[in-house]
Amino acid sequence: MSKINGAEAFVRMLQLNGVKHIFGLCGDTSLPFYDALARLDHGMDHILTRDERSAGYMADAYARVTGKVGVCEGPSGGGATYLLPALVEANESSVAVLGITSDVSVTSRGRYPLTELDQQSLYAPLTKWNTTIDLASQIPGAVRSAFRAMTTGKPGSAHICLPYDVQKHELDAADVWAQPEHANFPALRACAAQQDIERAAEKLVAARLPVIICGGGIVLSGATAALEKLAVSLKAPVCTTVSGKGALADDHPLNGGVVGSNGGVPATREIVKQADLVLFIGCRAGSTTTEHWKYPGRDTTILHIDNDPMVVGANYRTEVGMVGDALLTLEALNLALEERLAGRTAGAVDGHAVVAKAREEKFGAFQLLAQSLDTPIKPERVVDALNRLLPPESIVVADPGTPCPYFSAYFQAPQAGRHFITNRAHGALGFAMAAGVGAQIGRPNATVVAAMGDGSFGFTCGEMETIARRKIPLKMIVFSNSVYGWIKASQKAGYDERYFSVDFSRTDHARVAEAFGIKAFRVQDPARLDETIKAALAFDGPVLIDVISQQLQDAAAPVSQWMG
Ligand SMILES: Cc1ncc(C[n+]2csc(CCOP(=O)(O)OP(=O)(O)O)c2C)c(N)n1
Repeated sequence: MSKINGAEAFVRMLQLNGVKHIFGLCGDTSLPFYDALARLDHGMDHILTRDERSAGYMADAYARVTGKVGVCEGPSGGGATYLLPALVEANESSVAVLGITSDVSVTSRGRYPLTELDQQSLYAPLTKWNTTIDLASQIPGAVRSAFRAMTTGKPGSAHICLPYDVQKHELDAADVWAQPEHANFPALRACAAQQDIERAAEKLVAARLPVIICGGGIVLSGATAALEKLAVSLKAPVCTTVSGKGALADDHPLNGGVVGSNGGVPATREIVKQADLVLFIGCRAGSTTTEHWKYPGRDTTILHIDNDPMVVGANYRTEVGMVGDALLTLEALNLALEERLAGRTAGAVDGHAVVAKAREEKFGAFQLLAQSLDTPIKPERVVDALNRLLPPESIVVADPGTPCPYFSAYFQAPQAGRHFITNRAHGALGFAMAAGVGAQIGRPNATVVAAMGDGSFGFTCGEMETIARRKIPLKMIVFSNSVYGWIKASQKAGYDERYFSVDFSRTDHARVAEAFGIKAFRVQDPARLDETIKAALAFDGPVLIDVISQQLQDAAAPVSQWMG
């Protein structure tokens, strides 16, 4: 019986599960794991980060662009607490991310060893699956369970706590094997029940104006073509949540854009208001998307497809709930519709006209602001420039604050699929720079833009050392407005402009980037924005553009609670 130590077994289990990249940061309790990574020939690249939070966000965005499980790791105690934000974000965004924390030895538990922390309890409410390994022989089974949990049903994050001594103990090498289908998510898909699909098809052909509202589930399950087929056959407008952006190409004549309180505008709200039937797909119908359950209204017929049964019917009385994978269920729904389309109600409205009207209104107002030569530079001008200058195969990663609503509402990716990433579960500041790195590593040929607020930049700027060291050709844009603008705008809208503790001083972000060895530009004159972005895109390496921007409370941000 050939033997292998726990750390070696763990490395082999990751390799056998198709892992190619690990994002993480070293620590004392991780030494045997690092030693196994150093000694074994496994074909995995370890990306050393400067903060475990970044490692987690890199793994998250990597998973979103590749459909593979993202892997991050950090050491016991402080490392375990810092890895946590990304695992909770991924879990609630249905993204498969494995967090590995090393831990004090099993034999030192309770004896006040440095860094001791109940890591399993810490992660328990925040991950889909979570364990502490006590014996080396448990390693293969634990890793297999983690990959099964992350990739099946509603995907999510998992955490494995790996004590120091367990990494050095031996186990039987024959136990080290993996189920290959769990390298990607969603795995082992299931389709909704045929009778529910038939009932939904009946409702759809009877509707006057069915509107489809998609969450992140369409892009996650690779159902963009099936969705387009459904929308086209019904001439139904498709709207999305912020996370659902990419369900349909942004310039598709049936794409009504993002709806809801972050990225939605009155014109897009109008599409939902006109619907007599709403089909939610891969979407929780939460407070942001529905503007606190106002749109759609209570009298709208609701159909819902989601692979999480708890989501269906949670917020709306639902006429037909379909629990299943979005791709398989949409394919079955398209088939069920084919034979019924001829009998479609005579009063059906062509959604093309509804979408065209909303787009004209929304983008008409946007273009006026985008062409403004006022200073400080308006966020509309930055988004418009990127819409014109980015190559089709691009990904924008947006932080909270100015970037999220602006890019949600106005960024126009010409293809369906994952071209936009933002952390909508918790919206923690300091996401985009690290997530941009993960997206760039996952999709090396894409142009990846990290759009940051200056508040977010302050959380994460140390990661520019990683970007420079690894020569990640990320294009970074900082909306420099020296304020926590989102909060200041909310103080303006809801608290009679009683501004309190939201302003901070301006940082010269370009000089900070230069100190890390990163090429940087500062742009103050709106007329020079295009040439600066072109130069940044042409540069073969990481670049940062510091844009001196309008403060959010002075801007016409697409945020419904501020627009009335
Ligand atoms: C970790 C974390 N702390 C606090 C918040 C609350 N918050 C949401 S938006 C925002 C302000 C963002 O400021 P900045 O990044 O400068 O962007 P701006 O809104 O000015 O464009 C804050 C503090 C948060 N989302 N995340």
